[in-house]
This record gives sequence, structure tokens and C-alpha cells, in this order.
Amino acid sequence: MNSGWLFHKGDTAAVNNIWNEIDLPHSYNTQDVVDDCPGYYRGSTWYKKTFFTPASAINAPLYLYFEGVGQEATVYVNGKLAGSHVGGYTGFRIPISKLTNRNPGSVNELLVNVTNKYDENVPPLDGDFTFFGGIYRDVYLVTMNPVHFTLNKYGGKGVLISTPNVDSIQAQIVIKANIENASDGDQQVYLENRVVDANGTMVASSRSLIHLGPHQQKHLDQSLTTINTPHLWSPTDPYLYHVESKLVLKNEHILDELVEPLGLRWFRFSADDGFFLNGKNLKLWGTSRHQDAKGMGNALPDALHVKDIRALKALGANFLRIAHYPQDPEILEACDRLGILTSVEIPIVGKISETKQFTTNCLNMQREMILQNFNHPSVIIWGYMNEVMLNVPFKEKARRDLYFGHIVSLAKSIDSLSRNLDSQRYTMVSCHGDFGRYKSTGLADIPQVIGWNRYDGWYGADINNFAKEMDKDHAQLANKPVIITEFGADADARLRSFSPLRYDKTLEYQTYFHQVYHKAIAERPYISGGAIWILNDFISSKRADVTPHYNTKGLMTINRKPKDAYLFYQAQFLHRPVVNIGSRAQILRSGIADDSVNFYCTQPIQVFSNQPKVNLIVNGRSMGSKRVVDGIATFNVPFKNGANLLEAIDPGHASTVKDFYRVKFLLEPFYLKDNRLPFRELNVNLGDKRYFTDEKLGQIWLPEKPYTPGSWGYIGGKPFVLKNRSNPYGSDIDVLGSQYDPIFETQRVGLEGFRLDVPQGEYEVTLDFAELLTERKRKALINELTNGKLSDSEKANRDFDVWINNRKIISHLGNQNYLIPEKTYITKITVNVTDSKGIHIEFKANKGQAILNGLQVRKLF
Ligand code: GCB
Ligand code: CA
Repeated sequence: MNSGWLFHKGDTAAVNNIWNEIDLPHSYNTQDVVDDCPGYYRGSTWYKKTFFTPASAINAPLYLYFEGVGQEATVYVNGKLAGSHVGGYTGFRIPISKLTNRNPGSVNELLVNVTNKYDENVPPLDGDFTFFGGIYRDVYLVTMNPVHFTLNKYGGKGVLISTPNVDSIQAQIVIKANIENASDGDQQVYLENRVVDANGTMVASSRSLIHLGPHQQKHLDQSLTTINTPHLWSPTDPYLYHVESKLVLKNEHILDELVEPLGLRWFRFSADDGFFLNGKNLKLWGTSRHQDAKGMGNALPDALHVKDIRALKALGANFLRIAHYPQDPEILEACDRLGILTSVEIPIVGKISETKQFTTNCLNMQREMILQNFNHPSVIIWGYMNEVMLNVPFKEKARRDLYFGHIVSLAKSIDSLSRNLDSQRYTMVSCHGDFGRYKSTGLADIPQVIGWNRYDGWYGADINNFAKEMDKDHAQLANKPVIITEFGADADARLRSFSPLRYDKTLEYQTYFHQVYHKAIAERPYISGGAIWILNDFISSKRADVTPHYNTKGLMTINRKPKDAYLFYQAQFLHRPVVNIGSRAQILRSGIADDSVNFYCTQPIQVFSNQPKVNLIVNGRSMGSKRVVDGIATFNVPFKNGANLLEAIDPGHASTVKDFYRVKFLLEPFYLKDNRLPFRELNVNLGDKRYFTDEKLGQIWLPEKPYTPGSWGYIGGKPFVLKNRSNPYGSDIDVLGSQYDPIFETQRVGLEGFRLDVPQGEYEVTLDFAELLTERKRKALINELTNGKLSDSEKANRDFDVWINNRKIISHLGNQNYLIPEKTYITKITVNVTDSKGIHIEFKANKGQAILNGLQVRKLF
């Protein structure tokens, strides 16, 4: 029922509302989550649609099946309440038989109130992601025969398949079926289960006769005949059988039929030796994933879900942590098919409510998650909490302890529910780095597997702490199997640096971070695996910094373009020989010629490989071979102006294992008056060490440098550095309205000038400014400088003039006029250079210090 809906954002469903024509899947926060107005719509909306029932369904039980609605739904049919559902990430069915007009051709009206408002009883309460609203997954109208597999209120399908005993010799399958007779008469039916292999051959079966009284429900366990020498399911060979469950009349007429995937495998976690699948040790390597995409909110078409799982498979991963909530049914179907082991979890993120209702909702969600996804062979873990002791809402010790006690008892209830519903999977809780808190409260003891989310070398200063802390924690919790459920670093795919630093958001630092973590996890047998945070960049509305409203720890961008780290991991995870040129996805580069004679710019290029050595050929010339160290070989590549072609080769498989990188290089001459390459344009990011690529405009912004005669650069000043912040330089504010946050967030402070020794001609000069000190920080700084004696005129602390070639072009630029924190000030002027002195920009401070964030110079003629 995805087509022909009407949508209204607001509290009431009045006829004279503005109703928009929409199709499902639909999210009503596609834009407001990423604009620079704080927050996004979290409130009531209405969806409406007319529907007709099939002529064959005059007496049939009817249901509406919603795969997922964010976050609470109330369903009305023909003006009457049909049912409701709480929680945005699990499916639900609403029986509507009694409310629907079945006469052929009769119109029925379906009305759904949907809200994503904050509700203290509905997890998630918190989190670094976006609580989109909408009917964002598929909706179905389901008609049944009166005798059918029960569609219970937890959204299960009425048939649970378990594999209590599987080994390489034989497999035992047990089917638990719930059957319902919705008719007024007695019924006799056969329950028939058949296991069919991939060739269509039946390999196991069972059949039993069932008597059902009027409106009776029955529960049945059926053990199937043994399957001998089963074809096992694994990531390298995701062989699927399927189970056909049928309710059949004596005359073989089929009343209900369900076909579910069946993968035969067994597994266990060991606290000392990690994970075992089918008796063999297997390191779990993979990522987490959120369910959003640019411009779509979380209303993704099924094909995009599948594309993501394919990209995960192409990475060579064998594991997906489906965090922080159950996702579209398509995800687990794809994981079954492609061979990706999974953990699924309910969204208790960051904190809990201590209310009874919150507990009830959590337990319901866990039950729904397990019953709806029970039959997927890819699932090995049911999770239920993420970093739940991170945001403790209380300060006082006794109150905090009480709160921790609530968390522990909630965990105990969910854990035992999970084990009761499914004795074959493991339970898991993911914790943030504060080991002591999880240990001392006892939370760490409850789940069967403990997950650690680690950000040493990102939020935490020292990357080497990761391995040290893991070993220490493991010694203190020696009986608990461990997975690293998160580790990651942000990278804005526009930013590169050849001297990467923690928290600079460059692709290079992200790669380095993962190189260190990959090695540490690989070297530790007790660590069952690692789930990288995260597969794709995702929308986190409240985030600021270089890419406001996005979390950019993805191995791919929000548009699914692979970053260097994706290519690094591919070379680690795939079992065949791989060479990947690191910056392959960046089709534009720039840099300054090495010297005035030679006409090329040398830059390091990383090649990722799982082979001992790689060769590199640049524009037809061999650069020789380099040893691969911890997955990376680095070459210094001389790029010429224009098109360059790089070819990386695995010398052991020279004819088959290669990678190519075709890149356009915008060479900047060593001297601006170089006749071989007439000056065209220059973009400089002041206060920055990074290269910023603007693919849309075909421009690169170069990092700043000091002026040298014949060339260009700043005179005086120093880069803006924020004290006590993780950023190595620049600010972390969201520069409002701009898409160029990395340019505006970095700045040179106290500079006296900027010179460019350009040839004669007409130029356009653009100066980019943004005040990075907020009002409060600015005042604090002046207070510090003036010992607290602050006059009114000093409050506006910055005031400077800008001159170009002895002409004053800006007078008294300061906080009293255009330099307002978080806002840009951009000015553009044409400059006619008539002598040999080029362009000389001067900054003359009247008060405080002058600043400059970015500079663009373009030759007009
Ligand atoms: C975490 C959270 C995750 C965040 C991530 C981050 O620990 O579990 O939801 O997105 O860190 O990027 O900060
Ligand atoms: Ca800058």
C-alpha cells in the first residue's frame, strides 16, 4: 500500500488542511535535519489513504502490516480506532477485519497519526543520530484464510525455525508454529513443513493433523527429519535452504503458506579465543550502519538498503552491527543471502527513564525484534543497550547509584527475556570507555558478550590507550567474550593533509586511526571482532564542525562514495590479493611545483595492499616497488599539470592485480610569473594545513604558507587555535549558512599582510572572514588581557582596515559591524595590477587583531 497517500504536517486531520500527495516510504524530516536552524520537526503528522479490499476477501481476516513507523503510530479505519504502536524500528500488524467495508467497490479510509515527538517512555531518548518521523518503510494490506499462521501482536509471522543441533554430519530442525482458526466452525488441517535445498530438492519434512475448535489458537512444536551432511552456511559460502510451512486441507488445498530462509551453522563465543563459526575460529570484521541517506531521511528504497549491504560485502566484511535499532527487513534478508553475520539491538541509547512504561516499552521492543527476526541465519546476537551509562542525568551520589540500579535491573529483565525467547543466540550490551562504571555496577556481568565502543586517538588523546585498556579490562573481566562494537574517526571527504593530526577530519587521519586499530584488534585473539563506526556518513542534526549536521565517521560518504579508509580495509578483509590506490576517489588534486625549474609537484600517495610489496607506475614511468607496512605502502609521486595516470601493481600477480588512478592535477607554479603556466586562480585556506577539494566548482583550496618573493603567502600572524579543544587548529562551530565550514573555521590571526607576486592584469580578489570567538569567549579573552577592566569600547575588541595596493578597501571591519560569531563576511573587489609589484594586501589593526579566513584570487584578463 505504498502509493496514493496524502500527508499533513500538524496536529489535526481536518479535511481543509493542506494535504500533500506522497508515496511511501516517506520521511518528513528530509530537509530540516540538515539546515542551520537548530533542531528539526518533532511532532504530530497525519497520513491518509483510501483503500479497497479484494473481492476474494469478503470473509477473510484482514490486517495492515507496517514494517516501521517513526516513532509512534495510531491507526484509524473508517473513522474508528484500529490500533496503535510505539517505537520506530520494529514492524507491527493491526487487525482491521471488523472496521473494513468489504462490499466490492466500497471505499475505506485509512488514517494514521504519526509522531516523532520526544516521549520519555519511548527509547531512544538520546543519541548521536536523528529521530526521523514518518511511515518510512513499506505498508501492506494482508488478507488471510480463516485458518492461518497466527500474526501475533509482536509482529512475528507465526513460525519460528530453530536449529538446536547442527554439525557437519547432521542437522536437526525444530519448527514452532502458532495456528489460528478465525472461523465459527471446527477445522481439521495438516501442518506441513518441508526443508528444500538450493536445487529445489526436499531434504527434510514433517506433517501432522491438527484439530481446531471455533476461534481457537494452537501452538505446536514439530521436529523435522534429520538432514545428513548438511551444506553449511558461512560468510564465504552463504548457502541457503528454505523452509516451506503450510496449512493444508485433506484435499491438498493450501490455506496458508510461509517460506523462510534457513542457514545451517553453529557458533560460539569464547572469552579467550574469540568467535567460532562451524567449529572454526573466525574474526568478526565489519561495521555498524544507520539507515539514512541525503535528502531521504530514513525513507530509503529497498534497493539502497541492499546496495549498502553489497558495499559491506565488497569491503570483505563478515559482520554487521545493526546499530542502534532494528532496520528494514531487507537488511537481514541481504545479510542472509550475502553471508554477513549480524547483531541487532533495540535503541536504548545514552540513557534510560526509570518509569514502568519505559521498561514495558523496552521489553516489547526486544520481544518484537526477536520474534520478527528469529528465522534469519545471519543473526548471532540480540543487543539491547548502547553507552547507557554515558549521560547520567544526576549528580548526587546516592541518586546516581539508584539510577545505575535501575539500569541494571532493566538489563536483567531484557537479558532474561532474550534468553528465554532464544536460547541459541547471544545477548550483548555496548559500553563506552568507562570500564569501571560498567564493572562496579554489575552491568558488565549481565550480557553474554560485552561490546566496547572505543575512541582513543579521537575523542581521547592517546591512540595507544586502546590496546592497553583492552588488555587491562580483559584481565578484570576474564570470563566475558569481547567485541569492539565501535571505533572510528571523522573524515570530511573534501579534506586532505600530508601531516594529519588527531581531530583534523582529514581522510589521512581516518586511515591512520584505522590502521592502528585494525592491527591491535587483529593481534588479540580474545577480541572476537571489530565493528567499525560506521559504514556510511549519517545525519546527526545537532552536530557542528566541518560538516555540520553530519557524523562523518563513515568509510563511505553520505552519497556512498568510498573514502581512503574503505580502500584500506578492503585490502585487509578480502582474502584475495588486493592493491588499492588510496585517494582514488578524489579526481582533482592541486599543489605547488617543487621548484622553479622542474614542472611537477611531489605528493605522497598511499597504496593499500595485503601483499608484501607493490609497484607504482606514474604517467608511464616506474617508481619502483615499495614494501607494504601494516597494510600501506607510500610513494612520493611527481604530479604534472593536467591529467595524470597512476597504476599500482601487485608484483606477485602483475597481470591481474592492479589499480588505476586517473586524476586531474592543478599545478600551481613555483613563481607566479612563470610563463609556462600563466596565472589563472589561487584559493588559499588561511590558518589551515589541509587541502580542501570543491569538486562541484572544480577548485582546490591550498593550505596557507608564508610569503616568499616571487610566490604568495601571508605576512605575520598565527593560526587560530581554540584552547582546551580537540581541534588541533581552527574552531568547531557551525558557520551558519555556509557550505564551506572548513574554510571559515580556520583563520590567521594578527596577520599584517598577504602578498601575491602576480603578473600585470585585472584580478578579482575575494576575502573571506568569520569571527570565531563567540561573544563569551571574546569577552573572557579581553578580560584576561585587560585584567578585568573592560570599557564599553573594548567590548568590540576587533577593528581593522584592509588595504590593497595602497588603496583602503575596507574601513573599520570589526565586531561592531560585520564580524559576528558564526556568520560569514565575504567581500570581493577587482584589482588592476599595472606594475611589477603584484597584489599586496595589508591589514591594519585599530583595535585587537586583524583576521583572515580565506582568500581567492582570480585573473580576469
Ligand atoms: C558513540 C555512539 C554513536 C556515535 C559515536 C560517535 O559512542 O555509540 O552513536 O555516533 O560514538 O561518532 O561519536
Ligand atoms: Ca581558513
